[in-house]
Amino acid sequence: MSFINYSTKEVNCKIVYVGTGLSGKTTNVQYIYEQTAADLRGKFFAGNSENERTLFFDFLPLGVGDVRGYKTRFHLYTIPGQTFYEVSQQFILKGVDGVVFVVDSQAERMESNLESFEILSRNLERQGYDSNKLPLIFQYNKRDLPSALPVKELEQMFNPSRKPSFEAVASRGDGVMETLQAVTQWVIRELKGGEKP
Ligand SMILES: Nc1nc2c(ncn2[C@@H]2O[C@H](COP(=O)(O)OP(=O)(O)OP(=O)(O)O)[C@@H](O)[C@H]2O)c(=O)[nH]1
Ligand SMILES: [Mg+2]
Repeated sequence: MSFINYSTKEVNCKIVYVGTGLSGKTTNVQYIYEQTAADLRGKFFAGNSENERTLFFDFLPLGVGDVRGYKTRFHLYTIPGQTFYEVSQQFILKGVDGVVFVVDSQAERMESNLESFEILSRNLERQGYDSNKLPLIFQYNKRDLPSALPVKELEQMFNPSRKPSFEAVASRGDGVMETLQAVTQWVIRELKGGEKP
């Protein structure tokens, strides 16, 4: 549901990072911001509270070059994991082109991860998305922590249909650009009328 501006020859795509509170969504977007040349990125808006939790959303517009003569720009958003802001999830998901679901790999966070994934699935369905068609990528974050579950287990829990997934330590930047590249490439394939990988 990318927004195409024919007069300026621009395509605007929306990528949303979703996941339970403190799973590392803002850390991903912050790292991408730091890694991106100043002329390709817009202003990073972090909707943080005093304790760094995202209260509204984070937003980073990112220029990635041309697709068939159209300037393509990805707008990255994160949705705050705190469930009492569920309404803003609906709002931010409107018109989404690609989703990165960030899983906190720690065993003690599984219930929250699963709850967050259920809410996401419900909201996508409510907005008329076919979750088999929408570019959706999994990121298993916090691989550095001792209670991280094996990726195989996480795959069974979240990703039985074997969509692309990546391991990450977002606080070190590991896996962050790989995840972004996978989701943006999938979105571009969809724009060109292609198939999912
Ligand atoms: N050890 C470790 N810490 C991480 C990793 N990724 C992020 N963190 C830390 O986890 C905390 C929460 O990260 P955020 O990126 O703010 O989490 P968020 O998903 O945006 O959280 P909300 O905005 O509250 O939903 C921060 O202290 C990060 O530095 C990781 O891979 N390993
Ligand atoms: Mg955040």
